[in-house]
Amino acid sequence: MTRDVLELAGSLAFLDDLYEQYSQQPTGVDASWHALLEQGQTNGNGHPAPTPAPNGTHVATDSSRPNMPRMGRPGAVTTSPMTIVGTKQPSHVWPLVNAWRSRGHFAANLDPLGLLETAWIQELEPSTWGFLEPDRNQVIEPTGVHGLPRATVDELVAHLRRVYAGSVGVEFMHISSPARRSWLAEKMETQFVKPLARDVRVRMLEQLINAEQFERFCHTKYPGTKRFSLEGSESLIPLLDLVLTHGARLGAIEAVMGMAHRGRLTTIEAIVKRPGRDLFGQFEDVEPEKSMGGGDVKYHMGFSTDRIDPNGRAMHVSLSFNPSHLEAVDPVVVGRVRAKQMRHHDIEHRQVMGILVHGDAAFAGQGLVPETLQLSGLPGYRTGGTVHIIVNNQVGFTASPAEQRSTPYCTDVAKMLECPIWHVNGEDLDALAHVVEIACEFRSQFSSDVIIDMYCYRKYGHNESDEPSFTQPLMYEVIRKKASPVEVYAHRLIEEGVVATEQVNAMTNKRVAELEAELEAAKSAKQRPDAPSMTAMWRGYRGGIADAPEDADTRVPRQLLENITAAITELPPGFTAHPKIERLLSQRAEMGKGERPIDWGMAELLAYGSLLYQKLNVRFTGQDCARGTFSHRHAIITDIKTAREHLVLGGLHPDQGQCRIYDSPLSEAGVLGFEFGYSLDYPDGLVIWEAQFGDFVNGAQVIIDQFITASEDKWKRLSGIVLYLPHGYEGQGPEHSSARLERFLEACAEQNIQVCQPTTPAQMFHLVRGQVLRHRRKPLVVMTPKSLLRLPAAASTLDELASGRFHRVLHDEHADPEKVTRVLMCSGKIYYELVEERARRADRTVAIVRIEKLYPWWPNIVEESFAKYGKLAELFWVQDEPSNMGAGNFVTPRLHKLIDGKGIKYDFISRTESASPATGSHKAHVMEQQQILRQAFDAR
Ligand SMILES: Cc1ncc(C[n+]2csc(CCOP(=O)(O)OP(=O)(O)O)c2C)c(N)n1
Ligand SMILES: [Mg+2]
Repeated sequence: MTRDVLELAGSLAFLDDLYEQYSQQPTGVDASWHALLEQGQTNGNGHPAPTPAPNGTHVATDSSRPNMPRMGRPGAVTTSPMTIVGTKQPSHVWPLVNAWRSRGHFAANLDPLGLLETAWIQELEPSTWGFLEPDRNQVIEPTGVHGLPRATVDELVAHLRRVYAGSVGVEFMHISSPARRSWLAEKMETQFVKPLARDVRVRMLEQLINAEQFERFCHTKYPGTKRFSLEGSESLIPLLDLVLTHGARLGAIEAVMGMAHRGRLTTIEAIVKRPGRDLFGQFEDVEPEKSMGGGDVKYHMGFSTDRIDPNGRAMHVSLSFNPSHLEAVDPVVVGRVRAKQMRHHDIEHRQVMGILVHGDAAFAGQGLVPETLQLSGLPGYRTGGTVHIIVNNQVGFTASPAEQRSTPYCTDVAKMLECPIWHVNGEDLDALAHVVEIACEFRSQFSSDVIIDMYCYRKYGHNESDEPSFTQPLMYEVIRKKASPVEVYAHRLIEEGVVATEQVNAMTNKRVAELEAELEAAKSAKQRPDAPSMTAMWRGYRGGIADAPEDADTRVPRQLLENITAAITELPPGFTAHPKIERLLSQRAEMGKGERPIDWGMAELLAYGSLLYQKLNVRFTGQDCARGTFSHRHAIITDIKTAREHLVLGGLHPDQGQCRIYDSPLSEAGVLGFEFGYSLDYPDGLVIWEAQFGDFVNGAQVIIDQFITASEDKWKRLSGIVLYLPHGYEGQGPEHSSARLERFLEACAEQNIQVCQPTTPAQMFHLVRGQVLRHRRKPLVVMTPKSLLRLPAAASTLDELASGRFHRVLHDEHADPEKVTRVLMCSGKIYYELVEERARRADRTVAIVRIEKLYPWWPNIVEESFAKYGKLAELFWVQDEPSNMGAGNFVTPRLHKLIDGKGIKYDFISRTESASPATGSHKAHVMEQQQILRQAFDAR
């Protein structure tokens, strides 16, 4: 039998299949299996019959771990197990060892409460593999088992049980790579016999004590105040400390952490070292007037610190600000890690590590988890592996695991990454320490994510004013009687002579005194504790509210535009482009010399090229963004003979900025979260995310609402991220017409974001350049066009790029101020249809004005566009969108203010209100469009 077959034999599913096949057609199954299959007792559906559980092991019953393998049922007794002919063959050791490596975790002692049902699985029984009672004391050489050159079968099983079914259960046999599997087997099988150093154990105990005391202190000083207590899960603190220490040992100089509510205050105090006085100051809530209309609750705040670990290694550790929306911070953290790695030129992804702490319910339930995991190996997104820690308190608010998931473990979604998953009893700190060491080494060795699922419990309700026994009465009966994690570990260390009781007491007293002093300081402080912002790379940038519009100089000398054109239209030697691309390149060459009007794609490339030329970095991602959904960009060209790719902006200048353009995976929330995170640590670069069609942005709504529009207000964190959202009513149906402009406008306040809808390539050019060249950092939402990408009327001249600027409002340059009585004001592509209609009608009484930047809204700039018409009697807002969508409801009250008392009639022309953005019929679309145009000119 080959090793592979033997590995497969470790799987009961395989045996099931084999049995099924055998019962239907015995000749279809290799003869070597016949004896086994004939002798094997089955329970009637192909499963081998159950075996009674050995002492100390619960037998799986029903709900506490969903979809457990149901191999052993209470009361079921078997007479004889399956036997393999030719017992005592050492080769039979393999299936046994494989069974332990694959399924030992189901028998592990993971739950500090002792409530989790473990399963004794038939495969773990030596008799399943032919080792019957008389043979079990026979000495064998279990080749391939680490740390055990010779042993009896019973000794082998004891070894495997200690490694794979002690306080740790590991899942790694789903990993395809034999190298990774054997690396893990070796580490596991040798690590768990190593004693832990005394100083490591004492440090862990002290951290546990500190965490518990901090929690208890808050509990007594601020009773009933929400803090999402960590009690029952305090091991998180030593666990995080060890992750950072091992991370530093393996080369990391920075770490970015993300976590939700549970234990966050304790983590902020213990790991990122925000002084207790600041945290107590937040409980005191002094100077509330400073937070009116802004700020965030204390358990969402971030912080960072410069840490020196016990080995003297330095590391900068940041905990990211976090909204309540569980798991939304995941991609943001990973994006931040990647940006920091780029900043450090850390192409091997070793210097900055990401750590994500999850809740069990959230990890199993939130779609952002797999979206973020999916990024982990992609060239544009990888970071060398994130360390995931699950604070698995076996409950989510009021819900039990059986209500939360269909899988045995809350971590099962992570198996998609083929990374190891350790389930650990959080009360066994020594086991936890071993796991952290292996996990960090695996991450470093294979640049892979790793998952540590720490089983623990939640001492109180979901928050401190919640009654948990309404819904988990039995669990809380056990919890009430339980010794705390500190008591359990202190007891162990005292028993083993590692520390004395007096030492434990001294540590506790010292901590209480420290906390009292911090509280005193907080009580006497008159000022609200503020976390520093705008430090390091953010120095020199601004947020806040500007009094007047600000414009950077976005012009680019014509000669430079010509040079960039030459570089982006030339192909590498021997490169064969598609004939249509060759034609496109020669057209672009003409555009760059001023011999042909500049189209949208060319303006974009010249904007990026000129920034790169100025040594600024550009990162651009989105689904199919390199070519462009509408085939207008072609920023990467593929050789049609070799499929080699050519980045057109890659060879501008030896000293140019870095240009990174990546087609993203088919995710919105995950990838937009990542880019937002990237922008937090890259203020000096252009970071663009493009939606395939604008409407798909709704899949990323949580990132927009919780981060992009609100992070400055809540956390004083700025971002210059750019969103390109193709938007426009072109008769493509309800799904591909609208990027929901209205939703962005509704979120506008305090100059939080910029919302634009440029209508010419030159406008796009200056807008994009200005976003990086200005010092104020605000997210930029751009409604990008579809039909305008190629519309001749929408083209620009080279001079507009070379000497123009971005116009917030485009005035009507052709209207006659003496004749105009009506102004049609609009935004986006309807402008060109209005112009055409006016020409058709030869109507000289109408001026058409475009609002190119809807927010920030500068009333006087808008006013200038119509105040010049002395005979103005009517101002109409005209839009493609239905009346309940588009910009109409945003501009109408603002325009009313501008014309108030001036005797100017106002009207709002649009499609009639609609529950979906657009019609599915192209002909109906055309009819609707004509109606809007008619109304715009004929309405009286
Ligand atoms: C996306 C989202 N949905 C719902 C909630 C409300 N909520 C807050 S905590 C929580 C339970 C979380 O359980 P778990 O992930 O196990 O973390 P724990 O509180 O047990 O540490 C819920 C449902 C939320 N914050 N975010
Ligand atoms: Mg939970």
